[in-house]
Amino acid sequence: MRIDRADVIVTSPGRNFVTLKITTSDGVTGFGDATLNGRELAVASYLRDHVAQLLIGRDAHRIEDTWQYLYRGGYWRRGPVTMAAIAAVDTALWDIKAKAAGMPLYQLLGGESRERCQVYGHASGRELPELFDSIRAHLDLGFTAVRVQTGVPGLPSVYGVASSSAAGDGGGRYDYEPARRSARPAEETWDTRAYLRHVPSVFDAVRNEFGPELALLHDAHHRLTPIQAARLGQSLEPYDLFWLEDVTPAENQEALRLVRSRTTTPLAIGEVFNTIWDYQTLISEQLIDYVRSPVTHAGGITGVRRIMDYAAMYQIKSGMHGPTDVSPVGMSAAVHLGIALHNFGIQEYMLHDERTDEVFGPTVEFAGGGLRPSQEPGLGINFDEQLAQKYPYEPAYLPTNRLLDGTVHDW
Ligand code: GCO
Ligand code: MG
Repeated sequence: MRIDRADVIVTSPGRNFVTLKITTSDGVTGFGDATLNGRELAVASYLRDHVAQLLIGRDAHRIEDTWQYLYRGGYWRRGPVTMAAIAAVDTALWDIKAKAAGMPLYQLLGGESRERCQVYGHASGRELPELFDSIRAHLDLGFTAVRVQTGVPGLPSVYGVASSSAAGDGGGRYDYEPARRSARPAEETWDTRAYLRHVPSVFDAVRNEFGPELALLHDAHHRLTPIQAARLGQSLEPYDLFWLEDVTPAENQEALRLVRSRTTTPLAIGEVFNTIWDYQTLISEQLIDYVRSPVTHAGGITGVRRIMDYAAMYQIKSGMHGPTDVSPVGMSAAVHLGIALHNFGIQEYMLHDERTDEVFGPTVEFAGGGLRPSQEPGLGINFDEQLAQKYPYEPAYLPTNRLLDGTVHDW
């Protein structure tokens, strides 16, 4: 079965997505997600201008060989653009292989290890009443785990908190969509001391209101120094978090040694990582509890499965990134892999905009606080290309962040 075509589709049904469609000589099609939030066109060009023509004529079944050919063969290996492009090719080839086998993809990955993949949703509010409403809305939908993000007194807008008009940001829900459609990034302000003072009081209030059972998560989004992160982890210990995410900037793996030695709050990291090498110290020294890499950004099913097998040696579990910028194709791939992995932990899940669901078709089933993969052969994508064409790309940027004195800070 040879690869006949590789088409890159950029569409914006509510937000921008980059999708790779591979078609074989037998007429089998496979889909892969190549969306890199705020840098979408770079990956589209990488695929269109540098990869598509290399795929034509290759044996569609040789997934590992194609992965190595693109990774090693490109010479300029690693990095988010390269690894998102490789991820899309890899995912599309797994989709094709499973369709050719007449099986849902998870069957080729070893079959189900569990009934469903537990997910967490995004609860947020500028102040406690709004946050509580958002948590209740998630509980009503059946979520058993929520990420909790709130405003910080004195700061006009903070990462992870839906604006008052949630309708504009997340289709009327409490979901937070950080990439805004504009020609330049929005700017936010940040004050670490105010944040560190405020956050424990929020978790205290949430535990008092919702009891001990609900799984609570929090994302510090790379903004702290190791000593600040250690302090935050300690101050949140009484509230029994499921995890504390991205406490320090991703570049320095050694920073986690100090954090780890000072707190028993579980740590998750890696949504901006893209290869197993980014985890080498973190995993072998057991400095984290959850791996955040999604199929979409870390070299596809092949790349993430490799990371998770390594992590399994150290009792580290998956916690794949799943915001709205992971397309329904990427989410479907995550759930096929997650249901098969022995060391699955939890899956992040933000509901997509209705327009997005219309273009990609329903790809996963949400019930009982978890997701199940489609039972159709392959990934179960029913992509409506004509409808996709009605939503052209629109420039959108993630915000940038500045300290109160104007210094650029991690967002
Ligand atoms: C998360 C992430 C996202 C990212 C976003 C950037 O934990 O879901 O931190 O909110 O900021 O995916 O594109
Ligand atoms: Mg995050």
